[in-house]
Amino acid sequence: MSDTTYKAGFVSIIGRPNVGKSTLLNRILGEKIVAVSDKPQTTRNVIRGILSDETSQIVFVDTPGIHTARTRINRAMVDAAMTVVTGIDLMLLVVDATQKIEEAFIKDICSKAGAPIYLVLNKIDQVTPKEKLFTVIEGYTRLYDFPEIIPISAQSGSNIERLVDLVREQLPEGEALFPDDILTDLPEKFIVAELIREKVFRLTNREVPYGTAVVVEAFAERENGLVAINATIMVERDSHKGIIIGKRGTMLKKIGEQARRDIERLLGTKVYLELFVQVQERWTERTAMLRELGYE
Ligand SMILES: Nc1nc2c(ncn2[C@@H]2O[C@H](COP(=O)(O)OP(=O)(O)OP(=O)(O)O)[C@@H](O)[C@H]2O)c(=O)[nH]1
Ligand SMILES: [Mg+2]
Repeated sequence: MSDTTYKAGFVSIIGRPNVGKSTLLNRILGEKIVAVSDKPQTTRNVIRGILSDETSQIVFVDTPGIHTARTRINRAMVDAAMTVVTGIDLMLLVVDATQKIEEAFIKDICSKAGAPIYLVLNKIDQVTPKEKLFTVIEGYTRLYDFPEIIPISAQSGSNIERLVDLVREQLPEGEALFPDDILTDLPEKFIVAELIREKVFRLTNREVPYGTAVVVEAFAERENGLVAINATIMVERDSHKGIIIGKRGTMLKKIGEQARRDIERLLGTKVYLELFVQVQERWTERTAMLRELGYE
């Protein structure tokens, strides 16, 4: 319709680790482009996901969970998340509706925000009995005058359309900032690495996932439409290399198979995926490595 004005803007998704920020981004886009796992600190980079339609373009910015960071890489992650508190049109502060309200944290974030803040109460599928939700909403209302409080389930998709509608209303008039046919401004190589890293996060435990990074070394489209990908999983220790490879290569095979399925879905083509494992001691504390991987 010619009488509707086009809207465009940036919306950051901020919150504690593990509250479901990345699940929300994937749900909004209808595609998996960012890693999701049951472990905190899954997301390491600021990642833009773009939702375009005839009336608007919304650039959602997923961020690493904000926590008290002790290691070098974690400090870089939290710094990255905090940069997206300003320079945006709207902030979605995501909290886990089943967890207790962190007053000091909420107040601190709200005091730093340079844009309106909508509170997103996630995981409402886990709130029982349902009436408890009213108490939760009331608790947050007392802390800050949020223009909107939106209960959702990023996992089931409940109330996501409503959330996107409310976001759209808040955006300024403006022209699209990105082509309308891309889901993210990041290169395919990055998303592929992210999908592989997600499998490592899901399939390994304790300190192993936190010491891994994935680098896509080669990405080639063959004539028959098949995409051939070589990627290296970096680990911090020899013993971790053993865990990632597994008995007779079973773990690496599992990581590869699950990642390949996701990558094929994303690219819409057959994929040939070859994975390597390499030890890079203490890479999570080394400036050069952190830079190279885009974490600093
Ligand atoms: N039950 C339920 N689980 C959810 C929901 N949304 C996310 N989860 C789960 O919560 C966990 C964390 O989800 P993520 O999306 O990785 O959380 P995040 O906030 O991006 O975490 P970081 O990247 O570590 O900051 C995963 O196990 C998700 O499956 C939801 O609406 N309901
Ligand atoms: Mg995340």
